[in-house]
Amino acid sequence: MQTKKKLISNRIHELIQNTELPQNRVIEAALYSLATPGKYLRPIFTLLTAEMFGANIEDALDPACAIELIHTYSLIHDDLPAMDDDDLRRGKETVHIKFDEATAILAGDFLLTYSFEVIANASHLDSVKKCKLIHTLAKRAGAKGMIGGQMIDSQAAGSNLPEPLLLSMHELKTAALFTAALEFGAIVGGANKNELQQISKFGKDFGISFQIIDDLLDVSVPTEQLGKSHGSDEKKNKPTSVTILGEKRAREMATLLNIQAFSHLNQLDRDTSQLKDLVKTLLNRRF
Ligand code: GRG
Repeated sequence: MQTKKKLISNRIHELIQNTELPQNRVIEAALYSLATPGKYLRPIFTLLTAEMFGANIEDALDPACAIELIHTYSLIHDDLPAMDDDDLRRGKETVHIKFDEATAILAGDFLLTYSFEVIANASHLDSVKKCKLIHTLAKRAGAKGMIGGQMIDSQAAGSNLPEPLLLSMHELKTAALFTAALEFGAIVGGANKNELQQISKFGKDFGISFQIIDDLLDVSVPTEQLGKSHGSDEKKNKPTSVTILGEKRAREMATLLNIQAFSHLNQLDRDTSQLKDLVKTLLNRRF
């Protein structure tokens, strides 16, 4: 895992470098955000899935980095005053606090658009695979994916979401990008239609469970360990897995979803052990 993280980090920093351009501030802000990496889960999922389908890791590296760039953009925008209005991310000031709001918006926009350029430029992939990746990312990160989930989230403050809508929000806001990351690995590895479908179902169930655990951590882990403000959902009066399901049911549901997620992997005639091991560790994570 450490080797994969190093590969991802090195490649991201090759892809984004400071320049002498007058507009370099936007690149600086993006680099500031990328300088304290998170867990790199999404790109790691891409690499593991690609390997599982027999691809070379080098072929999957740029698509994996593109997913991390989208994730980073989503965090920068999520922290903005108009969204979650957070001051702390990964233990340091959020981009709009360190720089300013306009720069944070532009840094997010830059990472979003640049991720598509990274895929288009990926030297190891043919154009059919690149088109599939671009289509997948646009769909999963768009209005019927991550942005759609964020819209539900933004409208939900102060309300009591029905359980199915809460789960749809998790599916769109969080699971969609994990699904894209996994689908990326499957596309690069040349998975067939049925294999791709099982991977997508796995991404959906795992991704919802990941968000449920994230909601549980928000109320149970202190700020220093979390790297972001403890209890921030509660302060904003946001409906979460904890407020809607209660802590006990939320944890049970996360466990059940992971079991369901594994059942999709079991349909594949592949060595799924690395994916399963990673998912098992995430169920008990503390940040
Ligand atoms: C277009 C203005 C505009 C905003 C878009 C789409 C969006 C803002 C935000 C996405 C929503 C979001 C941040 C969902 C939360 C998903 C989640 C649990 C993030 C944390 O993921 P980790 O734990 O983070 O993998 P690290 O720090 O490890 O990378």
